[in-house]
Amino acid sequence: MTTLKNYSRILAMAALVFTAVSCDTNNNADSDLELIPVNSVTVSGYTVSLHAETELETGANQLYWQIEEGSKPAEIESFTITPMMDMGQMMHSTPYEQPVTSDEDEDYLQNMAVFIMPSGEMGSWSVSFEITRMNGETVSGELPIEVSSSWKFTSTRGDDDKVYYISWYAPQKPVSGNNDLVFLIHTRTGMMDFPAVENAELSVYPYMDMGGGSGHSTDYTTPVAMGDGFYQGEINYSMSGVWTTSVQLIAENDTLPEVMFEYSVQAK
Ligand SMILES: [Cu+2]
Repeated sequence: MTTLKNYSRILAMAALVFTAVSCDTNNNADSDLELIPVNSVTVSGYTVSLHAETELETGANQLYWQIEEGSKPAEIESFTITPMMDMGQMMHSTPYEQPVTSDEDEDYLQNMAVFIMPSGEMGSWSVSFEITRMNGETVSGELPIEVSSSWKFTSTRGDDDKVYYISWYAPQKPVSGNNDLVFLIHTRTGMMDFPAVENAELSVYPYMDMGGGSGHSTDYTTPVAMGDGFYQGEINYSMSGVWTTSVQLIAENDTLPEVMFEYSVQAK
């Protein structure tokens, strides 16, 4: 069985296979990644550039970072980030990992971030970063980002007011036939602390409304905990078109209010 550490790589490979047959690519030769620039900023001679596979959106995103000094890759000791949303009255972070050298292309540092809100009137996102030079000095800066809302993210709240963030991790582009079905679940223990939920149970139900009061489900296996907040199962969509999938979470013996994802499945 596929380990989840390799999951983003597999997604990227799947994306590559798809783009290779569907359009011209402008990949550089040593990279399998198809990235778009998100934003960049220069501080104290270091240019920090953020790239991603798509526009940033609510739910799970892979972030790809390059740090250059005078248009050459910077030789630095470390690079750490903190995504922050400024909501005027308060600030909060989001579930995220620290960047490490990308498995897919070692020219990038890569990390995952799950954005829990879109940018908008409620608040704005930025990523604070700190570069540690080889001599131990630090340089810090901030990169504003835009996060749009997507269908791949929702949250639910228990009677005790504890919130659970549910990200639809895979399939990123559902297609008819078999797909891995992966959710990523976090909770919040403070404005800066969003631990993964490791031992929840999920029940899911995919449904296609055929109109006139009729509809049907399809073959699937219930996602089970794989560690680090990932829950993996499979789904075999019998038809393309608009599907819903309800998700109910049982965490710490609390059955949480059901949430619903709605999305469209492309013909394969
Ligand atoms: Cu917010």
